[in-house]
This record gives sequence, C-alpha cells and structure tokens, in this order.
Amino acid sequence: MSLIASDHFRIVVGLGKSGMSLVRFLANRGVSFAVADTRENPPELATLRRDYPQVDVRCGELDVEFLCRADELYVSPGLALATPALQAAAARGVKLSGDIELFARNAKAPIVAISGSNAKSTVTTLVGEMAAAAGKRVAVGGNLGTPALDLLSDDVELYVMELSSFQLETTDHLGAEVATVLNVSEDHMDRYSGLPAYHLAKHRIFRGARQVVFNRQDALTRPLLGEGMPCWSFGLGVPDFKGFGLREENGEKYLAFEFQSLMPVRELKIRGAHNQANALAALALGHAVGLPFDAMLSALRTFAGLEHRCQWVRDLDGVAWYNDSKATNVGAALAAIEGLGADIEGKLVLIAGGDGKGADFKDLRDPVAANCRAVVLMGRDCELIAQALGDAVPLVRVGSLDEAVHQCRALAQPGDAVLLSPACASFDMFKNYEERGQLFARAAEDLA
Ligand code: UMA
Ligand code: ADP
Repeated sequence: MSLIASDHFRIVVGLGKSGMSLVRFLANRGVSFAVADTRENPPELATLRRDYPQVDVRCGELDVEFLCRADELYVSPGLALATPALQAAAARGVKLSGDIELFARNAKAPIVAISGSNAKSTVTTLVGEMAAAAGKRVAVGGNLGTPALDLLSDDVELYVMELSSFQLETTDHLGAEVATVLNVSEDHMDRYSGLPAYHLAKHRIFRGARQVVFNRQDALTRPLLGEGMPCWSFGLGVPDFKGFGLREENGEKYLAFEFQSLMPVRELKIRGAHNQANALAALALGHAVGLPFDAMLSALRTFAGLEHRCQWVRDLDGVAWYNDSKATNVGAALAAIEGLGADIEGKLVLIAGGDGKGADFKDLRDPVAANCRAVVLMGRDCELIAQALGDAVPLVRVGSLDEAVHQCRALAQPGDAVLLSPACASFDMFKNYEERGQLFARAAEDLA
C-alpha cells in the first residue's frame, strides 16, 4: 500500500533530479499533482513534457494562489523554505514536505541514514559496499547519486541514504534503523541564520531512529537520547564499550571495536586521518544493522575512495598533485590540509577560493601556516580568504584555474604536494565541483 492519500492535490516545487523523481512517484500512484519551478527552463522540463505531457507546469516566479490550490507542496532541497511564496502558502495552511519524507513513509526495508557537513558520500558509499559484500540487496542514494524515491523497490533489503540538511528540513519523521551526523562544521551559511539553525536541521535525521551512531570527537554530533536508545560511537582514540576507534598493537595501528583489533590501518587504500574516521563510522553503521565484520573489512580493503576527494592525479618532478575539488567548505579543506600535510615530506601548495557561501575562513589560518608553502587564490570570495590568512604564507591571486596550475608548478619544490581544496563552492566559475576537479586534473596532466 502506498502511504499517500490519492484524493488530495499536490504540487512538486523544483523540477530538477529530485523533482522528476517525485513526478514519477506520484504519477505511478495515480496522485493528482502539478509542478512549479522558479526557473524559466528547469533542467527536467523537456523530460516532463515528453513523458507526462498532461501535467500542468508553471515556470518563473512562484504564484502563491497557484501553490495554495495544493494540500501539500513537495519542495526541492535546492529551494530555501524561507522563500516568501512558500512561507505565504504555509501561512495559509499548505503543508511543506519533501521527497525524503515520502520515501520514509513508503520504504519497507531498514534505512541507514547518514548526514554531516563532510564525509557523507564517502561513508554512504562505503556502507553500501559493505552491505553488498555481505550479500545484501542494498540500494544507495539520496543526496548522492540516485534520488531517494527512485530507489524504492520491494526487492531492496537495506537502504543506505546520504541526506543533506536541506533534505532533512522537509522531513518530519525519518524512522531510520540507524542514523548518524558524522561531523558538524559551518556550511551553507548563505541559507541558515547561523550554526545553531544548521545543526538543528541536521539533527532531524534522528527523528524516529531506532539506533544512533555519534562521533566521540565532535560533541555537535550527539543527539539528545531517549532512555535505552542503542547508541554506537566512533573516533580516532582508543575505543571503549560500544565504540569503534584505533588501537596500537606491537607498534602497529589497528581499526578496533571495543577491546578487539579488527584490521591494520595500513590495509586501507583511502589516506589520511579523516578517512580512518570515515572507515570507523562505516563500521559502526554496518555493525548496527548486523553486517558481519569479515564482509565489512573486505569492503574496506578494496575501497579506493571517490573522485574529487583528495584524489591523487599525478607526480611531476617530485611533486604530487591532488584533486580535492569536493572540499566546498572550510571543514573539508582543513581535513585535507592537515591530513595530507602530515603525510608528505615537503609542504603543500594550496589552490583555494570560489563561492564561500557566507563562511568565515579564519580557521584556515593556522593550519595553512603550518602546512603550506604558498596559497594560490581564485574566484569570487578570494579576498575574504586573503584577509583571513593575512601574512601566514605568500599569497598569489590568479584569474583562472589554468593560471593557478601554472603558478603551482612554479611554486612547488620536490617533496611538496599541490592540492586543489578550495574551501568554497564552484558555482562562480564552474558548472559544479566535478567540472572544477576535471579541469584541474586535465591542466595538471597537460603539464610537460
Ligand atoms: N532552483 C531554482 N528554482 C527552483 C528549484 C531550484 O532556482 O524552483 C535552483 C536552486 O539554486 C537550487 C538548484 O536549482 O540550488 C538545484 O535545485 P534542483 O531542484 O534542480 O536540484 P536537484 O537536481 O533536485 O538536486 C537535489 C540536490 N540539490 C541540492 O540540494 C541543491 C542534489 O544534491 C541531490 O543529489 C538531488 O536533489 C537528488 O536527491 C546536490 C547538492 O549539491 C548534489 N547537495 C548539497 C550538498 O551536497 O552540499 C546539499
Ligand atoms: P560530503 O558528501 O559530505 O560532501 P564527501 O565524502 O564527498 O562528503 O567528502 C567531501 C569533502 O570532505 C572532501 O573534500 C573530503 O576530502 C572531505 N572529507 C572526507 N572525510 C572527512 C572528514 N571525516 N572530516 C572532514 N572532511 C572530510
């Protein structure tokens, strides 16, 4: 039974990937709906007109009267709920909801729900691979890859979902089997009034959860727990009861659960302390849903990491080049600067800058001073980063990514690494972070 009343009228607001998945879901269940998008030509318009020509679509400025014809609006995570037309409709009694709420109401298998400022995609992919290695019919997606509603199937035994704070804002009751917020640091400050509002949105992931996983090194990841809630933890320290962490045995570092060593850290293909934390988080989540350790460890041994996340591109004249284009906030860039900085002989030449999304860059100053030879700055908010870094290291301003790559070549010395880890979104200069990473890798590969 689909848990959606078919005698009501809905409007899908936003016709991107998630909007199109809502259209398919509602159409398949015979629910009446229309579509609205503030853009004149939203990305999925041609697909909608081809596959669902009968659906009423309104493009351009949102019309409150039109929105108020619906009982419920399914709002894209890309649109702020504070959008005046949405607020006006809500004030007149229209419910604001989203694709994840519908997904949760209709999913019949347990959900592993993963949020956090950084590492969501890495941990989600890892848990998915662990479940597949354990022989489970697993569906992986959400904010990453396939939109949630497109994953729904009676055949699925386990859902592993990456969820953004934007998606969680429209989710009232997720009811995950296990939920986690991996870490919390400033991001999307152009959409939230401050860290507390962003933190609150992330913690909606715990609503109705049967188990939780938290990060022992980040107090902001701990939910307020009800009595008797099963609760697992991860962190880079020595683990205790119900904890995953690191233990040393005969001079060798191991991933460990409680008092048991599981696997030497050197067997991981993904590098840096932040990735050890990610492996431990994935183990905790997998353990919570009953995945056996041997399957989980074999997945950890083969996982080589995702593109654009501290990804090695090439070595040239003793300098290693890394693409961390997915570092779209300060916390992610810090993990790369500190993680990679500790791993190399020389220093980092960092490329940073772009759309800062209202972030405060001051936390970059000391790690940059400790780990970087120079910083090459580009993009819209590069002067904000320059101000935050002050005179910590030499700064070079450039107008393009190609120019940045050539400057890095000139600045780096043997033993150094060049790192694209912008601490910013890419939209001021590129289509997305993937395009930025690909252009960087190509420019680095083209160096003679
Ligand atoms: N937009 C408008 N008017 C509208 C609707 C959207 O101008 O009426 C603009 C907004 O600037 C918005 C952008 O279009 O940011 C994208 O919105 P969309 O509705 O076209 O987005 P989708 O294609 O449905 O993608 C969304 C998620 N996008 C966002 O949250 C911004 C995708 O996450 C997600 O993969 C997809 O649903 C499927 O679930 C992307 C993302 O950047 C990867 N997420 C952020 C992040 O990871 O930091 C949260
Ligand atoms: P998300 O889906 O949350 O954006 P990703 O796995 O795609 O997460 O990684 C995004 C960025 O965060 C990358 O630049 C990556 O190097 C960095 N990162 C990965 N793990 C961590 C971590 N544990 N803490 C902080 N940053 C991390």
